[in-house]
Amino acid sequence: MGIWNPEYECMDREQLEILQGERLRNTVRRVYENVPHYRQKMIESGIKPDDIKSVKDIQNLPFTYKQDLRDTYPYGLFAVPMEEVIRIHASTGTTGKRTVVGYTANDIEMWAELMARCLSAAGTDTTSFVHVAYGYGLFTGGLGVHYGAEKIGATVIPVSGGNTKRQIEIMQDFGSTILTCTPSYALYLAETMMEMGIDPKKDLSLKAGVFGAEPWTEEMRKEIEAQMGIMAIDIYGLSEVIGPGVSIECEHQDGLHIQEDHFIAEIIDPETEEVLPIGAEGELVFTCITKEALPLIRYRTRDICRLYPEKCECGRTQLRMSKITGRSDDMLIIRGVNVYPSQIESVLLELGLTSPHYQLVVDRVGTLDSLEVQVEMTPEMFSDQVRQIEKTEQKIRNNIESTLGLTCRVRLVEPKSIQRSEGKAKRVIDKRVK
Ligand code: DLL
Repeated sequence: MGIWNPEYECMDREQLEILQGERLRNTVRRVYENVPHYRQKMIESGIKPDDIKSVKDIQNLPFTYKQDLRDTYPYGLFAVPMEEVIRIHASTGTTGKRTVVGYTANDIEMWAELMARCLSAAGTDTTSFVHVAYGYGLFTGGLGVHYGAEKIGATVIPVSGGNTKRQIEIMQDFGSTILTCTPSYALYLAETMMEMGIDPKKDLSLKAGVFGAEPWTEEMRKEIEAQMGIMAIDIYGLSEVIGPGVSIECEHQDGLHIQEDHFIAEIIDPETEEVLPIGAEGELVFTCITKEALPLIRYRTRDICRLYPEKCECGRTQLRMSKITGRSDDMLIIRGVNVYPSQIESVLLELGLTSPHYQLVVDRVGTLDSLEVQVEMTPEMFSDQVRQIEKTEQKIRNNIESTLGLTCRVRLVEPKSIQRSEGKAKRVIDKRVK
């Protein structure tokens, strides 16, 4: 697959570190001068911009938390006057106020460049029809993909999210070749295609999917690839850092290449905030070194993964990050056992006895936590004997118990009874949270 910008994506690592150091120094100086919140935090930590000489000095800088964005809501961390801000996005956030992010004209241009790199890695070129089923609006998914695809010169089909049957008709009529949406929505699209009697492998022109905005497992990838007959590529990003395009898989599907000429990645222990060595699993922290409007310093993403430095066969030299296992604030602690929904997803899909649609219901009965794994049976099972259903439930329960060391209840529910997502899937209902 094409490398959009080999000069940066395949840059010699020594040179890259020099570039990162320069960009970091400039950014730190700019936030110190223009953002009172950062100046204050740096003074409190006893750091002056001149103390930052190379990329290694990043560890002396204070972290930025989501709370800092909330405390300065809406524009308090912007490093340029509002006259220079040409676009606003926001992330909805389930608790507290939404997070507002801003872009200058240069930021929008840089983001389009990053998205052009990402879409190229998934095989997009001028002959592609890029179907955008990420939501347009305050969410960064739709417009992020849109500008990147236009920069490549592909034909953009800006459908936005929802209205699933119409999406499929458009794919068929307009000849969509690259599908972009959340992985859970891709599964829902595949299911609806079957119901409409459309075989994506024969009746559609899809070649690849660029899926992200929520955690998804290798097993889920296999499921989507098998159902749609496409290559499913993982794309990662978050609004605070830029939106989609922070990192992307290549055709080898072995880790996501981080756009390190724009973002410096670190992995920390989420409890102690200690920086962990390359290869260790922990929380991702990003520093934006080229953004003008909102250059966040050491932003704690809450996303859990690990980094690996080996050069990829594709030729890109950038650090890779593993697929995200989950968010540290999504981690469920059930009777003392730490569980990410993705671990249960892996067990369910690997067994392959049911449909891939599931939900976890956590509750507290008396003082004891309980976990119920609800997973949809296949239509064939639905008409099957009760005994068969019980056996399947038992098998899933045993596998979860032996893999995660966690006892739970497994309930096979009717086909289509779990709500389908058109954007980010809601995997957990935690009734303990009041
Ligand atoms: O979800 C940006 C995006 C849009 C990424 C489209 C990819 C595609 P937010 O709404 O701010 O931005 O949510 C960011 O979503 O911190 C992760 O927890 C999660 N996330 C995003 N991409 C992935 C991924 C967009 N590929 C939050 N795998 C992040 C796992 C992801 N989690």
